[in-house]
Amino acid sequence: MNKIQFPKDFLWGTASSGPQSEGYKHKKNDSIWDYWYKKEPERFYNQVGPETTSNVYEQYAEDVSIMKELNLNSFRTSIQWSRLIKDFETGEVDQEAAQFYNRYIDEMIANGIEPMMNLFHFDMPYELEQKYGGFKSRHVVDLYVKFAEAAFELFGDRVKYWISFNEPVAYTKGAYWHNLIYPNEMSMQSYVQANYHILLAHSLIVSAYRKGNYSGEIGIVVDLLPPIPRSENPADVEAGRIADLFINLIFMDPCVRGEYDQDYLNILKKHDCMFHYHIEDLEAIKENTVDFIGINYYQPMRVKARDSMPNPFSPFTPEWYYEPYEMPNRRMNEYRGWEIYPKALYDIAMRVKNEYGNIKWYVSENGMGVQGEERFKNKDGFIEDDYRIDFIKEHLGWLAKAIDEGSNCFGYHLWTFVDNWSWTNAYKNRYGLVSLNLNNTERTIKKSGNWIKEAIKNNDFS
Ligand code: BGP
Repeated sequence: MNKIQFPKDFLWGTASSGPQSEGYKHKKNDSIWDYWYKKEPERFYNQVGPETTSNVYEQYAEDVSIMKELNLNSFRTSIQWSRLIKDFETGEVDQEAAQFYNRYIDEMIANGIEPMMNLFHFDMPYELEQKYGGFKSRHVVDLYVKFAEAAFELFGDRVKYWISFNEPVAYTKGAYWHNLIYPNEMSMQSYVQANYHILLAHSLIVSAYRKGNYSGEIGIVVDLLPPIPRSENPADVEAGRIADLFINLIFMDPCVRGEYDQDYLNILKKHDCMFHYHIEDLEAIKENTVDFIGINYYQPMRVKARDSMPNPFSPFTPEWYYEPYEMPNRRMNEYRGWEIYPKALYDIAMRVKNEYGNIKWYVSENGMGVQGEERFKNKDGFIEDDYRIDFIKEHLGWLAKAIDEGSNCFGYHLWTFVDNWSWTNAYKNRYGLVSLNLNNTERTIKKSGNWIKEAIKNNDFS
């Protein structure tokens, strides 16, 4: 294989999030995850909840030193709204939390790790969910702006990359469409409205960030699932187009171009599902497009036209127009059940280049989850994850090709650094370059960690 090389100042990092790694120490308010786990622990794999983490709150310095050892130069994590803010209505900051994030960020910078701070990783404060219905409420948009302003003020002198939301669609799909995230409401109207309010909140904080004259950049992270229709048959192509509108373009278009795709709005109107908005919001959305986009990519979205029409009396969902297509002989990650299709990373990169003005972007998540990874431990207790090394190499190969062809990608972030807690899947699938012993939170570098260390050092990923 030819030598695969990346630009000199490329950001080599990993990604995680506050709720999946910090643990409960000194955390005063609950997020929906903390509440939901107390209410329905049986919805979580092995009944393991969000208090069981790698304890980053106390062990962050150890992690940063391992990142440095592995030659990584960037890390994306999130500031928890329910940790940083003591009083959500006034935006009053919890000083203990502010000190923690200060220590954490300073430690990264002192060790040459660029902090990329995200402000929302599915972790709605429970109080705001219960009182107002989370992002269904416009009032919560205002409260989120207060939280973001507090974070900019506290850390904006040092953090150069800000992210407004991680995968907003994964969050709203889980909460209002697919019954995967609390409040498990099944309503397309709620899905559409919450997405709209998230977009508005995003635009308002981009505006606040720019007004504050900070010297960094601000963007959003989307899970751009490339829709691949079953065939070139017009019905399948149309199915792909609708899936693209509701899953991808719903954020990609307004965040980068400043407005929604008209077809999306037309479908909402046709099904009497339009969101409520104020006319001046549209101006805010138009004016506050992003500096960069983060794209999370795990697997493509294969779709086909529906075989049969849904019951016309059932409530509208975009799945009236498409359904998942399980292509025979697709290549699967047998340990996680997700498709492996590395070329999609090239397709995404070229799409950003050709359809979105070649905006600056980076891979904010990509990775391979493995159930029962313990079985790959050798006699010295060291995980030999050659499958993960192959996975990374293949994806990087396609990414390098796209960069070579002019796509404006400035970094690659693997999910994740140390194995972390993952929503209702808890520790079912391990993703880290470093393994976590759940009994004593001890970290052990996996084979993939040592591989990436050498690859970054030599700028050779073949
Ligand atoms: C992404 C989320 C991450 C993480 C990852 C792996 O969509 O942004 O937070 O959970 O998926 O997911 P899982 O553990 O379910 O395989």
